[in-house]
Amino acid sequence: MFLTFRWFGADDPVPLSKIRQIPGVTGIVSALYDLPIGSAWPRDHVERLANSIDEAGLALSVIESIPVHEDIKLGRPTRDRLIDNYAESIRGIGAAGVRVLCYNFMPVFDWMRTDLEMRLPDGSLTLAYDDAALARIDLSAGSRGLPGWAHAYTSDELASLRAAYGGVTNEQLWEHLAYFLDSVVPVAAEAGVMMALHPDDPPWPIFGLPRIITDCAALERVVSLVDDEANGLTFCTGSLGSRPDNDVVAMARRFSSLGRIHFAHCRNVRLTGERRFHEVPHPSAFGDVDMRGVLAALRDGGFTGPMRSDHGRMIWGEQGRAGYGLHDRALGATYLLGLWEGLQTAR
Ligand code: DNO
Repeated sequence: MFLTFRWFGADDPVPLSKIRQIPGVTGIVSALYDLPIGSAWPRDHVERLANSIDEAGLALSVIESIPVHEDIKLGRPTRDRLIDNYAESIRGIGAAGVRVLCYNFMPVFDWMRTDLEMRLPDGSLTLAYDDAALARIDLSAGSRGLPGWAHAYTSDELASLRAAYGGVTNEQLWEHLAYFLDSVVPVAAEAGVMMALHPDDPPWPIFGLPRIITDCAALERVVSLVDDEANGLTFCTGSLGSRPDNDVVAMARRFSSLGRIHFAHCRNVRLTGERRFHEVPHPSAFGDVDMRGVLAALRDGGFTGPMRSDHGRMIWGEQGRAGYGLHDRALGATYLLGLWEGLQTAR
């Protein structure tokens, strides 16, 4: 395992110089943020990004993400050209020395919360999700102002996308994922890039849109779609752990023993009801994720890949990008490093 940290590029309020000072963090997780979804990533842009990170004494270890265009997820005829572009981007990141690509296959929305500033008893601010609150969100004005990650869609764009998904069953979404992976996994394998599919966050349908990467059976199905090491997973403890029926330790054990976990996102959540949770400090004692169990499973499976502390609370008055401030993520990183060290010496 080696520790990495997500960095959103030159506009990120957390500079590389500060990340460099977090004990044990050697790798950066980043992306090109200024390209339209679906375009092929120009190689020189990726190289420039990698060089700027090198100059800061760190390495670009993971690309998170190259977004998958909705036409690919919808199985539209335009997908072949878009998949060619995706393959070209994979070759480009491989040529720049990046070995892991984290991506997701969630229709329309990426991660979603209903409150980005829930106050915990200690005064810190955290991200929270409540299905009942989601049901009250009005999407008729488009995606602006949504409390989560969302590409900026106008109301018309959003309405037509949601209508298009109205005709897509879970099984069809699986077929579209298989079609995509059949094309890109061989390219990734040749480029020396491990594809690492991020589970859906939260792992259930939202706004009536299908979500399929939700549980252990789904992860089994993903890895069997293309039987190649390059067809792997991002193991996100927080996403998977927000369903009480997911045994994240057993899942970490299963998929690391198969050699299919290429990236670990470590985050803790407290489940407070049916489809209702909030994020908590990383150590096991604060939430429902057995972080030590997960790291032990990864270690036993011989995991040597990148790990990052995922989402932090806002503490000590920090202001910044929700979930992605410096302080609490740095505390999380230090905790993960300590856990790992303990597991190593406990042998
Ligand atoms: C949330 C992140 C996700 C992740 C994408 C990967 O904070 O873990 O947004 O980057 O789903 O494609």
